[in-house]
Amino acid sequence: MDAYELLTRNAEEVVTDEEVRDLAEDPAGKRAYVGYEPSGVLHLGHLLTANKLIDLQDAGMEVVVLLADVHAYLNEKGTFEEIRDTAEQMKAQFLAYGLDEAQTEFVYGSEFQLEEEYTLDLHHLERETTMNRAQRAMAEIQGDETAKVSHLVYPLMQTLDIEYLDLDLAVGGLDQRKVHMLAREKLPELDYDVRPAIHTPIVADLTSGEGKMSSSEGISISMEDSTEELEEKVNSAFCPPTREPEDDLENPVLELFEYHVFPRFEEVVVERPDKYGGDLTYEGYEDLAEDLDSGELHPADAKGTLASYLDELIAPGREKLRELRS
Ligand code: NAL
Repeated sequence: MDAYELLTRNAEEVVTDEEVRDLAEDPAGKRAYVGYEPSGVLHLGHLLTANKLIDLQDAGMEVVVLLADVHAYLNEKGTFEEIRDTAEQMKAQFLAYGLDEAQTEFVYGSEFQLEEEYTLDLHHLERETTMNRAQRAMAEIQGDETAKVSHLVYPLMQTLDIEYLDLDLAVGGLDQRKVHMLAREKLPELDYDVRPAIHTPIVADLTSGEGKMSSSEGISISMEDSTEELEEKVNSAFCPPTREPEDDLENPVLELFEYHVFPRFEEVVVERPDKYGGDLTYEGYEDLAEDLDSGELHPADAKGTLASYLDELIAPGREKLRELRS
């Protein structure tokens, strides 16, 4: 796979394609980031962007993982102490998941966001940004809560971080796109460079195939799940025998194969007794999706297989969590 393909595969949006093409010409040593508000247990949402980071590392890029402790504080995720503890656990799980330690830099936001120069730059950005503009950038991250001043500062800090971490590429879920658009608009106003962004899709809710899967609503899968819990969740997932369910729904089982399993495994084997046609082996997502669509692959077999591959993916992180908590 060439560098451009590694950078952009499974991305929902690339801003702009031309800038990412330029980056792909010579990716070695270039720096990409993802930022995460620390939350104790990694779930599939985190792992989706982590898969993209692994792609970027395979293309030779360096990856900065921002453990956004100050952002989590702004977003009322706990006391600062609690957030720092949680961030430590999160880092250990990312390494267990397969981020390459030699090519990954973990940075706490508080390491640089409380410095004088940063603070003054932040105030500069506050002067350059209307409340309306900042609020719009934050809408998808903040959810339905009443906007506080902290919610306006949040996207401005995220904007500045892109400059302060000396990054060549911003990566995030599609829910980060408005912040990245704000950053593209505002960084030049402070005489800083514009950076391209790559956004990963938001996977549909497992049980309904609607909207987005998150830890707060519906069922999500995390590194905390036992093999049995994982099987149960996947078994209860919405999986019509088609790749394109009606009414704007998605097939979340197929999405998990596409975004979580195939990027990390060379091939996927569906084990079936001979009387049901024997094993099926897939080297890519398309073939599996086609077989589900045609009826060759039964949803129940797809689910069983998905559960066992996801289990393999989360097992090292689950083990790490157990170690940290014992
Ligand atoms: C991501 C988050 C917070 C701060 C960042 C700073 C720079 C780059 C990425 C960042 C977390 C993200 C979330 N906004 O919703 O989890």
